[in-house]
Formats: sequence, C-alpha cells, structure tokens
Amino acid sequence: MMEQRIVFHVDFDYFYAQCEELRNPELKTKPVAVCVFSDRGGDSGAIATANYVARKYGVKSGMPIKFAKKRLKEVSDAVFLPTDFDYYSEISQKAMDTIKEYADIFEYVGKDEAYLDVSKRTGGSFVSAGHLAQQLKNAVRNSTKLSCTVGVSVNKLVSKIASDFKKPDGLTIVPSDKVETFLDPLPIRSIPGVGKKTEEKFVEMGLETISDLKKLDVFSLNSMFGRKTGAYIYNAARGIDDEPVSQRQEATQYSRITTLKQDSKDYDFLAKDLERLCEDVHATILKDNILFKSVGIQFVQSDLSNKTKSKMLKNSTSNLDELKKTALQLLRESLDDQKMPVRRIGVKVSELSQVSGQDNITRYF
Ligand code: DCP
Ligand code: CA
Ligand code: CA
Repeated sequence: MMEQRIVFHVDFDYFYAQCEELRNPELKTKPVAVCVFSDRGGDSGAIATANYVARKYGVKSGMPIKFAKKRLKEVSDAVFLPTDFDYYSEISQKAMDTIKEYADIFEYVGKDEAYLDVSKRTGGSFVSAGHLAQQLKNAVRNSTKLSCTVGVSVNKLVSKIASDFKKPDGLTIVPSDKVETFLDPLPIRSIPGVGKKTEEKFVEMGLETISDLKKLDVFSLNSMFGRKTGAYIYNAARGIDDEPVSQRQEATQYSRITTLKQDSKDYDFLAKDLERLCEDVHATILKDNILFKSVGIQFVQSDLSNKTKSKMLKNSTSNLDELKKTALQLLRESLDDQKMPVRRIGVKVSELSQVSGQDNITRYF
C-alpha cells in the first residue's frame, strides 16, 4: 500500500515574456509578445508567449505574429520581441536550482516546469505542504525575481491541473478529500492532453465538464480513443494517476555510442552504424519533444584515444534526415585525415530546446 503522496507542479508564469520583463522592467506595464520569427522574413512566424497585459487583447501562444499585431494595432506601446533562448535557459537553470532544494524527488519537465515529490518532507500533511509551496514561491522570487504558479495534490495529474487553475502567481492546493469537488466543475479541456478536437467530440455528446465526462464508462472511452487513451481519460476524470515523480534533470545533450564489429576507417562500414545511432538518438528526442541545433560525432580510436567533431546548424530542428546528413558529412570530413582505425563510434546532439506547443496527449503516457 502506497503512503499518502504529495506532489507539486511548478510552472513559471508567462515564461519567455516574464524573462524579458526581468531585464527590462519598463515592459511590465506594456503588452509584450515574444515572437518566433520564421526564416521567411517579415512578420511571418508565431507568438511563443505574451505577458498578461497582451493576453487581455487576445494575444496567445501559437498565434501568427500578423494576427497579434492586428490585435494590438491600436496600442501604441505594444512590444514585439524575438526569442532569446540562451537567456531564458540561464534564468530557468537558476530558478530550477532554487526549486530543487524543496524536493525529495525532482523531475525536470521543461524550461518552465517541474514536478516535485515532497511526501517525505511534509509527512503527507497538506498544511505543511501549503507552507512549503509558499516558501518555494518566495525563494524563486528572491533568487530570480520570477513569479510562478504551484499546484499541490496527491499526484502529478491533479497538480498539473491545479497549477493551471489560477495564474499568474497562483497557489492551488487540492487535498486528497477535495479532488472530486475540484475536478467536477472544470471543463473537460482542463485534462492535460485533451485538445480542441477531443473536446469537440465530447461537446457533440453533450458533455462539457469533468463531472459530465464521468457518465461515460471505460468501454465507451476505449472505443472512442483506443484502450490506452481511453483508460487515461477515464482515470483522469476521477483524479487517478499513479505515475511516480521520477528523478530527472535537464538534458544538455543526447548521445549514443557503439563498438564496431571490427576496427575500421572505411566510410561505408562506419556510416552504417552511425546511421543506426542517429535513428536511436532521434527516437529519444522525439519522445522528449526536443529540438537540437548542434550535431557531433565521436571516434574512440584503436589506441582508445578520442576524436570529436561537431557542427552548428542554421536552425534548431528535430529532423532525422538533417541529423543523418550532418553526421555523415562529419564522418566524411573526419575520415579525410584519419590515421588510426576506429574502434567505437558515437553521435550526439546538443544546443537543445523544447518543441513549442508540446501539449500532445501521447506525452502523458
Ligand atoms: N511556448 C512556445 N510556443 C507555444 C507555447 C509555449 O514557444 N505554442 C514557450 C513560451 C512559453 C513557454 O514555452 O513562455 C512555456 O509555455 P507555457 O505554456 O507554460 O506558457 P507560459 O509560461 O508562457 O504562460 P503561463 O503563464 O500560461 O504558464
Ligand atoms: Ca508557464
Ligand atoms: Ca508550462
């Protein structure tokens, strides 16, 4: 029997835009939209996020920059900024270092969110967890000036929903005996992974709230969505989630290495293994919703010395062909002046960033 768990979900408020406000406090009273400009030039591209002043005008993550500009046409002090991922990463790391101190188990999810298992240090008490969450919020503000929102409950799922409930600078505590009261009136869309399309299906059936959703038995949900997703939605509506908070830090690179069947410096022979390694790495970065901007290869030579070579791409990508192409090009270049045969070969991707709009249902299994 598992003891009473207590889990925090911490989410930094309007993250990129808040980072911009930190280094330029004059922005705080103005509408601020952070833009991912595409390489087509002009205003083509999408809004990464916006501060709450801009949100009042309907500016949202994912919206084309052109639409956002239209919405803010009448507002003379509106500010549109390009993204500065390195700077956001720096702030994120500092804030994450602060948060970690409050966890028994710390699970990094992305630049602006993390789960913390605090069962041990709170002894399963929600009163004590409430104090701890407040302390954490204060500590983040002291170390970085960032505001964040915290959801507190018995599991990751309900805490994630709770942290979405009241933002920015929110703290929503859902003790074990309040899970049902908390979830029932919420729109079905509040369940992580339930997007517009899924929501529409339910609306057609006359179901709008999580309470309505509970009228469906697990078999109906299975036949609508398949067994895995059906079961997920069935349990989510009841606040059931057993997934543990699992220790995870921010990855700075993903790599794979293998020992060759025999030492060699033959391009075709090495290329075969290298391509397979690329496919392996690629599967992981897809699962983790990661983009990379740098590709590197590594040789361990027959005398066990190392040789590495890497290349920075023009844009961040998650494309397998680009990964393979770059790795093979590096292989070709490395073999040009290769004296010793190669014993082991490896590939790595780094300069990582998160894919935007990653809230896709498969991420929750
Ligand atoms: N992001 C992005 N593109 C999206 C969604 C998000 O580039 N379609 C980036 C910018 C956000 C960051 O990810 O700052 C975190 O996303 P959240 O969904 O948590 O949103 P915010 O932190 O911006 O706002 P909120 O205050 O609602 O948490
Ligand atoms: Ca956020
Ligand atoms: Ca988030």
